[in-house]
Order: sequence, then C-alpha cells, then structure tokens
Amino acid sequence: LFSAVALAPRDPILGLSEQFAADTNPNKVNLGVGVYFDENGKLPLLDAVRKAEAALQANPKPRGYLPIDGLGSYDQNVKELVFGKTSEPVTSGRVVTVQALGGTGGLKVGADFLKQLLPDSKVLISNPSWENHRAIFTQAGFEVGTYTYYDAARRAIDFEGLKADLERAEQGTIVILHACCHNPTGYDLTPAQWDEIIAIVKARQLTPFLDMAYQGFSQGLAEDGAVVGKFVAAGLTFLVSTSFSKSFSLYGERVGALSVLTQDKQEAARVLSQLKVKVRTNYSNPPTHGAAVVSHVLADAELRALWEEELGEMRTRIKAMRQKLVDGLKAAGVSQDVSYITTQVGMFSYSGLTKEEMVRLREEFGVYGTDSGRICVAALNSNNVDYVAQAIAKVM
Ligand code: PLP
Ligand code: TYF
Repeated sequence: LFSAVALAPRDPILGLSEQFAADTNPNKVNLGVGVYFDENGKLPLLDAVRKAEAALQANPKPRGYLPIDGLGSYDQNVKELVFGKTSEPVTSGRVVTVQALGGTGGLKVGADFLKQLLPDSKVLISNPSWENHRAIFTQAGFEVGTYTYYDAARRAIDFEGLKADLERAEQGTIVILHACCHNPTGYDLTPAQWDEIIAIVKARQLTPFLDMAYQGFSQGLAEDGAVVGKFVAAGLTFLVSTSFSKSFSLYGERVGALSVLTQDKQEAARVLSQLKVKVRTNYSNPPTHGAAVVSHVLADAELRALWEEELGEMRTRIKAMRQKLVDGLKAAGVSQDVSYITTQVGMFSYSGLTKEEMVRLREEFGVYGTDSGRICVAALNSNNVDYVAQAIAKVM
C-alpha cells in the first residue's frame, strides 16, 4: 500500500532544529527557527502567563468541547486587540473572529474558506516569504506565485517592483501581506508605502490576507497593529491571521485566530457559518488551555499591562542584540556596512550571507541559520553574541 510513497523534504526551518539537536559542538547556537530566547538562552514563561495560569488553576473548570469557533471570550478579546475595542468593525458586529491552532491554523482555515469562495483565484506571497505560506495555500488547492519584495543588491524593499506586481495582478487575487516584522527579511513597509499598497489593492479589487504573527515586536502593539486600521479606513473587506506563539511565548499551546472583516452583520453571520464548516471538518473544535490563558490576560487590566511590559522587554532586548551583533562584527574586523542589522525589525535579520557561508557557519562553528541567510536575532544573548559575530566575520 505505501510502497509508492515518496520521502517528503524536511521543513527547511524545523529540519534545522533537528540537525541542531544532533550537533555535539558545545558552542552551538540555534539561530534557525524563529523563537525568542531570553538573556539566559531560555525560552521564557511570561509572568503574565504564569499568573493567568495560577488564577485559572484556583478555579478549575471541566474540559468540555469548546464551540467550533473557540472560546467566546477569547474570540472577543482577540477581535478587540486586532481591530480596536471601540472601532466601527467591532461595534457594528461586521468582523468575525474564530480561534485557530496558532497563526498557521488561522492561515489554513482562511485558505480553505477562500478556496471555496474564489476557487479560480491565484495567491501571491512575497518574494521571499515564510516558506509555509506557499505550502499552506498550495495544499489548499491554489496556484501560488510571488510578488516582488526584497532587493538583495540594495538591501531594501523593491517598492516599485512590488507595486508593479500588484498592479498586474488579476482581480480577486489573494495577496498575503506580512502585517509587521516581515519574515524572513525584517524589512517592513512604511505607513506611507502601506497607503499606496492599499490604494492598489482597492483599485485592482485584490483580496488582502494579513498575516500578523509578530504584533508588538517592531514598535509596539498599537503601532504594529495600525496597518489593520488602514485597511479598515480604506473601506476594504479582508482577512487577518493572528499568532500569539511569540508574543505570549506560548508556541506549543497553538494559540492563534482568524478574523474576517465583512460588509455587515448579516454577511458576518454567513461567513462565520462557513468558517465553522472548515474548522469542523478539519479538527472539530480547538483546545481550551492556551486560549483561556490569553483571554484571561487580555481581559484583566493588571495582567494585560504586565504582558505589554514583558512584550516590550522582549522587543527592547532584540534591538539591543542587533546593536551588539553590529558591534561584535566591527570588533571582529568586518569593514563592510552592517548597519542593515539595526535597520531591520522583528525577530530576524536577513544577513545576506550565501548558502555556502551559512553551511560553513553550521559545520565549522555550530551556528545555525537558514540557507537563505536568515538568522534569528531573538536567540542571541550576551553570552553567545560575540561568538556568533566572530564566526560570521570568519566566513564573510
Ligand atoms: N506567519 C509567519 C510569518 C510566521 O513567521 C509564523 C511563525 O511561526 C507563523 C505565521 C505561524 O505562527 P504559529 O507558530 O502561531 O502557527
Ligand atoms: O519562520 C520561523 O522560523 C517561525 C517558526 O514550519 C516556524 O515562523 C518555522 C517553520 C515552520 C513553522 C514555524
């Protein structure tokens, strides 16, 4: 029965973690996967999460099935976080939010829903993008192409190329946009550039799908989320996936969501009914714990302030590590301009190193980044940053 099954390629990023685990180099550093580690190299358990869990445990609840669309309070709190509590989409009831299995789950539920709605549409992802974007939408049955994004020679966004590609896209084309902290490049559009993109999306009647996996890691929750408000202000209807994996350091709990902004309350009810069909036929309903924790934190003024403070600390520490990496590279004798490291935002730096250089980094120094040259600066700390800088300097 299974003799014809071919061996699938490993996930290029998660496969690296497997390779890292097997590496015996005592100095090894995993800058491959996008995970935030603290100054001690540890995966943090946020105090806000710890306190929410203690509160939940003090009043334990039985674990019945959640509704298909998830924990109601969670959906409401996420909706308010993404669109604004007093925003017109929330108060008018024309946005629906369903709990999902991480940001990936939000993308997948959205992809399945869109495939039914727009079966002949193409999907465009940025070039380059998070590889799973292509995989998720391909598996959902779409033809996936790319829009121009990064100009390696200029180390910047090729904005003219991006606009030209969107201008050329057929009506209805689904465009996956990184709301903030572009993965893998670390280059985000400016607010003025977003305005231009939104104008094209509107004029060309494209279907925007915002992926917000790193809200709070660039400038702050409100600043990073402002792009959603821009799409609302333009009168567009669109989808947004949310991930709390990074912002709550709850990777393994699989907490995320899909929000869909529709035209009115009646349309919202119909869309919700279809999203529920997608959830129901994939995994029936989502798990309880992670959503209960996040919902508790978002709804409790004190815990929410604590979370925002902790998120701010992660953001600030990443920025400090970017500067330390630049300092370390200079101290190690690198004369090229490496200021791009501090210009980029979010968890990643697109280093511009070649595949050969990345392989050397891995094999000779135990420093793991992706073949594309992406390194996770959120995994640097005071103990490993100089070692990493020296290793990069040697292969450059
Ligand atoms: N979208 C992007 C751009 C990501 O980098 C990630 C990373 O994990 C995700 C979505 C998926 O998030 P999650 O781990 O919550 O599924
Ligand atoms: O880009 C990253 O490293 C993160 C984590 O299939 C990740 O987004 C990587 C690969 C993958 C799922 C998550």
